[in-house]
Amino acid sequence: MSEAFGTTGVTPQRAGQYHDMVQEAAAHPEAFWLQQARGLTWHKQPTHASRSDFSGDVTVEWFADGRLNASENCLDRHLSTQPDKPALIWEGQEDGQREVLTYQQLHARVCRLANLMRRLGVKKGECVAIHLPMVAEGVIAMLACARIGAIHVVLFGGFSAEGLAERLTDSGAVLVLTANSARRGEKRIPSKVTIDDAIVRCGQSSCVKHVLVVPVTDDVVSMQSGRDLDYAEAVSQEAPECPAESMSALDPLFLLYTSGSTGRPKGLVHSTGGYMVWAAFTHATVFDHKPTDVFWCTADISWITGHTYVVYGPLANGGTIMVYEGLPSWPQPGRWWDVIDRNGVTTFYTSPTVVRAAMREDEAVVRSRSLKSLRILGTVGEPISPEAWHWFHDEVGKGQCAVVDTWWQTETGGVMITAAANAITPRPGAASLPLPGVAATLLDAQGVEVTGAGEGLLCMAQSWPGQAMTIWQDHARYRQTYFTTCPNHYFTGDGARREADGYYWITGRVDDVVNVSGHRIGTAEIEDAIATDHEVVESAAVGIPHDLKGQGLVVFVVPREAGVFHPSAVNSAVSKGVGRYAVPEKIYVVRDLPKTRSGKIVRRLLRKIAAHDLEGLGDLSTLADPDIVSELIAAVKEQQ
Ligand code: 6R9
Repeated sequence: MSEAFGTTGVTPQRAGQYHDMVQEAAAHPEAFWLQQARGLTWHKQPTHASRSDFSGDVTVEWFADGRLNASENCLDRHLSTQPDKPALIWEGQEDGQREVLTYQQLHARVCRLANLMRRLGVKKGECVAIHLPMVAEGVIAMLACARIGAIHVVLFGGFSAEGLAERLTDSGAVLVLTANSARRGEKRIPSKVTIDDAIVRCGQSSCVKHVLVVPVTDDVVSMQSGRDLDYAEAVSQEAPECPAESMSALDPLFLLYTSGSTGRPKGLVHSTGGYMVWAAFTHATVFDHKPTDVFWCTADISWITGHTYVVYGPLANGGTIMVYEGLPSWPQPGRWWDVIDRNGVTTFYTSPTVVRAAMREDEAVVRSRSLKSLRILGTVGEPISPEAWHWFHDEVGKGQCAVVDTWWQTETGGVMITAAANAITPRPGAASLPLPGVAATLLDAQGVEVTGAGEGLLCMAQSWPGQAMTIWQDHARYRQTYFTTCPNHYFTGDGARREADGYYWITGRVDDVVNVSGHRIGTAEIEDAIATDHEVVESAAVGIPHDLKGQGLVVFVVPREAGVFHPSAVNSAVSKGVGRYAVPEKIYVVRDLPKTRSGKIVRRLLRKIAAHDLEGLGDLSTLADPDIVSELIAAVKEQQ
């Protein structure tokens, strides 16, 4: 037991094993990762682990000569030992909606869909888009793609038709799975209508041949004959067995789009072999997985967290996953606590935003629930404050659970820095220590390594199995984005501080990415959308601290004609171009933006001014027009 936090559950035995793994992975990485890979089922075992190289053109290659299938690893190999174990427990947001699928049943459902996709002509190596709410079919669709070697591209339900069209075109998806509509509390989300609109927007560049419509609600939607099929009807015709495609470890398992500081969203490409090893290894290690666990990762499947810890990690390890469709506090506060109690959830992995929202509710809400099945609590996506950490530990964990803050990214495939449950003593607010095999390091602005305690750019000196291999059809951009800021290192985009004993504290993005409730939003995407509003000459989006969301999005806009400006037009441009989730908190109308003489917007200043943090604005003499600063301060004050 850790002295500092009572029952965090660190045992000398697990701490010792973990320590040994860290040593082994550092001293003999090839042997260590080949050993971890043996935990999976391969058609052909790999004979070497990494052939990765961060110099030159950048190569990320793991287990290159191995062959396997991800869906077999998540399903078939558990059929002989535990066919009747619940693989997936699903609950809908309406009372009484619940379904339990055993490994046998999940396998059959995946095979039926895999057969259907093959019959519809989907080929190995082609992309399939999945645009579904949190229903079992989302998980089934991912595994069915993996089964036939199709590359899945899961798309967030909150994207606008425009945002979806961009991703459909870039991936060249040949099939889309969507819902007739989705439930979100009282609201209905018109999923099918939005997909129809997106395909129209793709125009000539659309590769979509079929749309499979999952009947999630009773809404009737229009179906385009020849293109659209009712999912339930179509899969019922298919056989419940489907041979799995043998994939190279380097074949892409999925693409996942994420926002960066510039340009269009990037489709990060994850491998089959390395990713699966990383998903299984990190799930078992970080969450101290036990066969009796009921693992609930609350992330949407369109997020990397949903890929790795709703689907691939826990299923590869033969666990039971919980999938819940609804919101934390709908139809009443404490809904998620009821899901935990009803289903005996042991491991609850969520976001700091959810914890902060729960903290604001009447404490009777959480205290009136048992929550005694819980063993491990985790958070991801943004920093968790020590205050929220303690509340999570004391109120949800009743002082009895390990709490793991996990730092990682879409690009990393799985957890990288954490205080692994029951092995490492956590420090509330700190991401803590790199996992075995994670060569985390800090570099200063000149690219020089920071030694001992200090602060700098968070980088990785070596590849790890879960690392994304490239950006879909744009390897040059991959290299440019991640490997040029700090040569020969993978640069995460985050800054961090390290204590003398190696614990890491994440200080946040150092690029122009804003993290609103764990959603990564590129400011360039927002500004591009606003540029479609003809009343606006120029805009700049920045993040400011926000009590509930972690960060809030604020935009400064320069109208074409003074006095002629409609904030609603900016909001609808963002809603249309990106999605409603990205609509700014606040719009400030200003005469100009602060720029350097070379015309670069000085976002650092805008961030401080928007956050009313007027101390230490720094040297303003480098600005093209230093007077703009006092004008901006006045504008923010006035338009509060
Ligand atoms: C898994 C995921 C990645 C960015 C990352 C960082 C922030 C994630 C964090 C955290 C502090 C944590 N982030 N986890 N910051 N503490 N525990 O979130 O992937 O959506 O790609 O976001 O999120 O800034 O760079 P993704």
